[in-house]
Amino acid sequence: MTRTAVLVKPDGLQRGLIGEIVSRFERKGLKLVGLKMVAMTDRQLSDWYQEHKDKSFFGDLKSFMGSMPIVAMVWQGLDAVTVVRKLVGTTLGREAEAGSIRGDFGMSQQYNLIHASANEDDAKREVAIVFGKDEIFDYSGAMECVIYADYERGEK
Ligand code: FUP
Repeated sequence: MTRTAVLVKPDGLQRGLIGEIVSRFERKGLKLVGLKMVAMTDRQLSDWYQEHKDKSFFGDLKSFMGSMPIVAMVWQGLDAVTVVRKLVGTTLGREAEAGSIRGDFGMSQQYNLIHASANEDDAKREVAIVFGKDEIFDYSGAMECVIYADYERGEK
């Protein structure tokens, strides 16, 4: 099983979308293995958004993300990175697919409610920026036997 990092951004927190977002991932069959509210520091945000460090919006994005607490989560499942990106939708809210989180709730590019890791390497790096090892939980999911066939469990 693969793990992926999700942040509900300041706009998602202010708009009262935490429960809606968590619910969508739960209903899909993903397993929540880490969850916390955190005020991200400038250092953490620079590491998080390192691929954008030369972009014009880098400073703005960091100050928005650091303006209030965010909710960080780690979700686990088969192909979790891809599955979560699909549920989140494309970056620009007003063009994102209807049915996705950004497509259903967002209009903006920067205020796009949620971050989801782009690939497995990013997921590992991002989880480590916000979570300690003792904050990620390995527990048996009571419903896994009806979410996956036997042969699928143990796959990535
Ligand atoms: P995504 O992977 O969909 O979250 O989007 P990107 O990695 O392309 O962008 C990272 C964040 O930068 C997004 F949340 C939106 C923000 N951004 C801006 O604020 N302005 C821009 O012009 C482009 C992206």
